[in-house]
Amino acid sequence: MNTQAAHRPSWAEPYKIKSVELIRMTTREEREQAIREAGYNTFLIRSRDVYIDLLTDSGTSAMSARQWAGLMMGDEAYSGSDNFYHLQDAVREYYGYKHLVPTHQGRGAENLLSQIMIKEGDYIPGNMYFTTTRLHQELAGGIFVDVIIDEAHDPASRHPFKGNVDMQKLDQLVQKVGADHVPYISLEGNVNMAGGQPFSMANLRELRSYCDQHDIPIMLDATRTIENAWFIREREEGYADKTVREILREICDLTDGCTMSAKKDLLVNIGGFFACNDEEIYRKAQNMVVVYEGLHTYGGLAGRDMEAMALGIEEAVMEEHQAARIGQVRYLGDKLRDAGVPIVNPIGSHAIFIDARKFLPHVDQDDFPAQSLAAELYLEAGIRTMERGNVSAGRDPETGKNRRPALELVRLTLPRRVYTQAHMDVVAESVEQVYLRREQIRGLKMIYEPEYLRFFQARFEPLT
Ligand code: P71
Repeated sequence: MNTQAAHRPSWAEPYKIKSVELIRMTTREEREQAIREAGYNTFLIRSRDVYIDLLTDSGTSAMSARQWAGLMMGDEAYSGSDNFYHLQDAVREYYGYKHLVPTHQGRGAENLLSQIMIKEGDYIPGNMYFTTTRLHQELAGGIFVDVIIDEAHDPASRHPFKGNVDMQKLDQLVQKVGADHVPYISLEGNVNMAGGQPFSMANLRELRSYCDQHDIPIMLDATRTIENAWFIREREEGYADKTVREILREICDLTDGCTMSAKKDLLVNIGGFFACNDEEIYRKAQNMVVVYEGLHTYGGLAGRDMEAMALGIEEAVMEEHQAARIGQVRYLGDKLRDAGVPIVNPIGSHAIFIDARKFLPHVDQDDFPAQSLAAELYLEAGIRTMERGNVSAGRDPETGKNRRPALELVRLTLPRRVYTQAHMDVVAESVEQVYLRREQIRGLKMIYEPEYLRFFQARFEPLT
């Protein structure tokens, strides 16, 4: 490997701290009031009331001094900004797609992709759903079908590539509905809802050859694909001596286009894009983006945001960056596992997922154990986490019932380059405290339920 960091056991950070942001510690009484006012929904807590914020790694990472300097290089022209061309060059070089359409964030790109490619009644297979991705597919008239391998739904399975597509499930769907009704396969790198689990290159190659036979494009959700590349290097035969950058390019070369939420891998606070190789799809995206986002050379972003994103791509593929990123997540995960806390295995790249069913076996899934556990972690120490279970999964559009997904998880998501090892120690200690008093924890009752993506704004009350 070409850097000092790549095969060293320590995951020490490849940066030093130039500027800090002060955070507030609260009393138990303050937290009780805050969570009550937030309707026991961590999305609705004010961030000033949070001590360690593990809600998400989306848009919460720390930019580097060179990215901040890049903001000053923003060319705020309505059209043809220099920063757009810089970003286009970076996407072509690192991801390899010919055409780029910037969007304000990931779901903006998902909207374009879904509206352009999906016809009413089409089926979209994917390696597990993501909330916004599936919703855009449904709004475009499509039906999402989960074709991830079964192991992905089992928190205890140690399969090294739980993000893999089950080729039999895919083939069954294609046989049943016909390839004409499958506009593309939606392939996510480092599958978020499965616990940040990668697909393998072997699986992607098999998928490519299947899709070639049936003339089905592969559209990548590239949001955390650089982290996926790291796992391929670490776990897949033949990749130990390749760079993350090379592996990323190999992945993209096996796909036809992507949607991207740049707020994750790419180390920016806002931004995203749609990219593809096909001329006609590009034309449509370029035309549609002016309706929803902005002109095709800025897509809802300022010039400075595109500059920070272009620079973020270069930093995200650095081996030492990923070593520290994934090392920190593992450090926290190992501590929790050693304390006997049930977590999803193997440990993924962006978060630790606590298995709330195992943590709170006495709470029925319709009383929202993961939501309740997230509220308890906040009460314990001001740590904000995110429910990824029955609330997030929503209701089945046909039966109207809660989906009761196999995975009922609380996500402790680590922003990149933000918290220290000592913060991780506090988090681990606090989770352990809650684990010790787990039998006293009750479920929640939903008292307000919004129609779309209910988890963001739903409100709850403790069950008595
Ligand atoms: C995360 C987020 C942000 C989020 C979104 C919805 C509910 C809760 C939190 C966003 C993703 C993602 C993947 C794989 C597309 C998006 C949408 N993740 N694909 O994990 O993880 O991107 O937020 O930029 O619109 O906290 P966007």
